[in-house]
Amino acid sequence: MTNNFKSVPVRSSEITSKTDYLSRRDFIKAAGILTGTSLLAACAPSVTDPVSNMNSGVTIPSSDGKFDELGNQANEYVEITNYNNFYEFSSDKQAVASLARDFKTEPWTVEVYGLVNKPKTFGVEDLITMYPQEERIYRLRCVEGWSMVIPWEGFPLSNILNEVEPTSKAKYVRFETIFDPEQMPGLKSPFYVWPYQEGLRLDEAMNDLAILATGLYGEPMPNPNGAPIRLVVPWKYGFKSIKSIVKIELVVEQPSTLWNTAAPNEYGFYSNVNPEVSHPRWSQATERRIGELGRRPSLMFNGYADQVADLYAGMDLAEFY
Ligand SMILES: Nc1nc2c(c(=O)[nH]1)N[C@H]1C(S)=C(S)[C@@H](COP(=O)(O)O)O[C@H]1N2
Ligand SMILES: [Mo]
Repeated sequence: MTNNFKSVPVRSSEITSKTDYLSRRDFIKAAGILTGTSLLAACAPSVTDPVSNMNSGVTIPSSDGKFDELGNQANEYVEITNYNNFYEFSSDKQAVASLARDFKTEPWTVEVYGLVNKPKTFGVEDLITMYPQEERIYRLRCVEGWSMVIPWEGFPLSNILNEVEPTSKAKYVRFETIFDPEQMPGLKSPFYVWPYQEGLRLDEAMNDLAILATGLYGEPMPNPNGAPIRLVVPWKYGFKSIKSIVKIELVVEQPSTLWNTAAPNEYGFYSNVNPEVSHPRWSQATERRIGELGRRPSLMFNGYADQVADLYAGMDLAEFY
């Protein structure tokens, strides 16, 4: 055990198996030192300084062998957890990780209600044991024009929806993030209507690609990525994948969303990745994969057209952007 524990920085290229990693984590947790206060606290985390991300010198998971179905290697754990849009903490992507370090995510419940036969409030720990957690290695394409490949763990959103039995009146699903100004300094921003809200059409929500993610790289969901549970809809721009969810409501009308309310002409309700429809202020034809130098072409539905194009049959994808 002791030689698994490193109190000095190790390089991200060092590899540990998931089992080794988890047992090391358990050990550190048991020792009560994985509480957010880093032994390397003097170093503020940043993308250029991968080592500083490692609480207590824990070896970080390796991207070795982690590829999406198109053959793209997963981004490094340090990239995924230090470059985040999470406006409740900050609009500065590189400030989120440190501001969210002590975010309290236990206990945590998700209330599922509205137009359903069996409304229910779930404890996150119950959701993790109720449904098998699957690994899904997905591309995440931000509307701003950057992207990553992320090995999520979670379960299909449809599992939880089927459990509560939407009535025939339910047409949309509305999601809400926790609103906790004491913990989330970004909520002071007057530019947005809080809490962060998002929505999907019910048939989109039932698609197998839509997951509630509870972890990544075999670790519980890191705070900057939306601990303890967040939505991931990989064929849509990243802002649809709402973080730190506390409410899921089945409704009749298309729900209003934070970004659509802030700038309706820039952020549509559907927001399917579409290289042919420009954002009013920039082209969406290409993207910058974090960790790469040039730009690469963006893909229709972010490369998931086979699984989701049918959902939009007969719709004008330029109009319903
Ligand atoms: N509650 C909440 N969810 C959110 C956001 C946010 O600011 N608040 N940002 C969105 C945006 S713009 C993106 S690109 C993704 C980023 O997810 P990641 O940090 O895990 O890569 O989260 C989305 N979910
Ligand atoms: Mo985004």
